[in-house]
Amino acid sequence: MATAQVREWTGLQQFPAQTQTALHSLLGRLRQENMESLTVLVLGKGGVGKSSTVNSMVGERVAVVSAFQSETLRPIQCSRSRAGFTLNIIDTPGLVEGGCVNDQALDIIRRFLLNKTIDAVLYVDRLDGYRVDNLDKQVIRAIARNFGPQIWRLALVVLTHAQLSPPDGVEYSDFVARRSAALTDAIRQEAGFKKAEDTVPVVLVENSGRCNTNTGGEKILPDGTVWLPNLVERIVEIATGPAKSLLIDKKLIEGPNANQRGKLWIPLLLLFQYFFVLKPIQSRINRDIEDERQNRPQWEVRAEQFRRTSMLEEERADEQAITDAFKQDNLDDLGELGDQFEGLDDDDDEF
Ligand SMILES: Nc1nc2c(ncn2[C@@H]2O[C@H](COP(=O)(O)OP(=O)(O)OP(=O)(O)O)[C@@H](O)[C@H]2O)c(=O)[nH]1
Ligand SMILES: [Mg+2]
Repeated sequence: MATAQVREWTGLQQFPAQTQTALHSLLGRLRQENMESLTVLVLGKGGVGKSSTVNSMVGERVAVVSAFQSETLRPIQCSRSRAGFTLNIIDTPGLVEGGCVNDQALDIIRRFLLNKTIDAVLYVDRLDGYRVDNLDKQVIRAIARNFGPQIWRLALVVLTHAQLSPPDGVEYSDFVARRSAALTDAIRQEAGFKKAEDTVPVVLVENSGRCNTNTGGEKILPDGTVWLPNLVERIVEIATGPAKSLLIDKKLIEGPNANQRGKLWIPLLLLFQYFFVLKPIQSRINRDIEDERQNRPQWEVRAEQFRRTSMLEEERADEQAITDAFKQDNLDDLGELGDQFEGLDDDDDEF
């Protein structure tokens, strides 16, 4: 697959001055960690705002945004460089199709990611979703199954549509806390996180052009947070955190070789079968035969012996009869031969 073209990150200059300063200092933090590039994978169900979030982060229209179902299943990679640092963002198609996990989309994403190293994953969903249902859990599980559960260690939950007024008079912070907990609990459960401190951070995003701004022109949330630098800061924390970046290699994509899987168990299974199934059955049968033999009544044993002896005698008599008949035949043949010789002598006398 062709490597994505790296372009100068011109979109960075479109951000308000304070956002630019914040982003520059975050990129500086990555360089201090000797990281010259950062690759962010964006995943989530359809229409939740993945492409919009990519565009918001880059400050350019790099991904197609549509209010309706997108027609393409092709992931795209956008690569932008600034002062020797490269930011790669991979936007992907929605993971749900017709109410089910879209395995075809997952397959295409896996192949697109072959030989790429992922530093952080944005799992995008909407803040104004009120439930985490079975389908959400299936999507979370499908991601773990396709890329390994460790991918969730690199994840950040991104909740879009964050400029909302919660229903039923619920406080904004309470609403955010409850929605976040519902999603992160599901992720912890489906990704098999064991320790209480293992959790997935959550950030809020408002991609709409109608998002409120502060006096510096930076987009802010209802609680006053300047969300773009906040989002990038969380991404940098993940990329420089304890979880190792994930290389999507052939083994991860194709899974363990089905032919090799379990091959080592075959001799052990055979041994188990021999000692614990065949042997016991064999000795049981032998025991039954022995028991039967010992418990037979005397008359039956005698009858059996008698039957065997008579059969033997019959066989001998037959053999004798065959031998006698054979001898008799030979004698008859010899007699005929003698007569012929005599006839021959008579003829000779005539010459
Ligand atoms: N108000 C608001 N609208 C948003 C936000 N994010 C996305 N949208 C809108 O939601 C719709 C879908 O957004 P996309 O960015 O295309 O969503 P997607 O997840 O990339 O969709 P697929 O590629 O089809 O899976 C578009 O109409 C966006 O304008 C947001 O934060 N706030
Ligand atoms: Mg999209």
